[in-house]
Amino acid sequence: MKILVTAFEPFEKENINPSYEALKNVRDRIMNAEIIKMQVPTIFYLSTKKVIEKIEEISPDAVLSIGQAAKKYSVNVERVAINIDDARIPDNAGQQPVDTPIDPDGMPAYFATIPIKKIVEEIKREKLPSVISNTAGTYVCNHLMYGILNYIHKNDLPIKAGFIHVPYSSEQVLDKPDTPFMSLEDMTRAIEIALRVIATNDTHISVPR
Ligand code: PCA
Repeated sequence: MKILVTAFEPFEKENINPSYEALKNVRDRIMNAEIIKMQVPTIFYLSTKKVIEKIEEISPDAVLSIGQAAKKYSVNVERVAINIDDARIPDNAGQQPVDTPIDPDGMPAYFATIPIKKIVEEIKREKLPSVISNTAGTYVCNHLMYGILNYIHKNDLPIKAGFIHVPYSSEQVLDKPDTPFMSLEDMTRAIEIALRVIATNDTHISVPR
């Protein structure tokens, strides 16, 4: 099988985006899955367009997108993407949509189709903090997650998709006292665990919660 994994370019005055730095070190093969990595611009619409082009080119079985979430302590596995853009800051092209539907003809929301609880459970089993998140925000990350799930839904494609937010990396918080962070090595490990769960299509959770 093939899994496309996307991560974002830096935004909001950061020099790096930990999602992409962590993704660079993810192995190219996990279990039976070939991992195809791609960096996407932190730009509304263009991000989705680039990922859809890639999906059409390589026909993956699953798409996992990764992004940075400032102020988070854990690996946040997103449950849902909502049909709204409401940007606190401009994107990397200067666009700042406010209260704007992503797709006026799309569903109000889509749930992730990867096994989110199993992923959280497995990441925690390997001693890294992880939680389910019930909002991916209203910025470019939610926009991309929505755009991918909307494309898959509208075209009735057998592709699983989901999104993971990672905290700042240690190097990003050197001048931000008392700000949560995680090492890039731990993020890489968490992404590999998530990919292992997706590759094995393992949905069994030991304790319902
Ligand atoms: N995080 C932003 C967009 C790009 C990224 O890495 C977000 O959470 O929307």
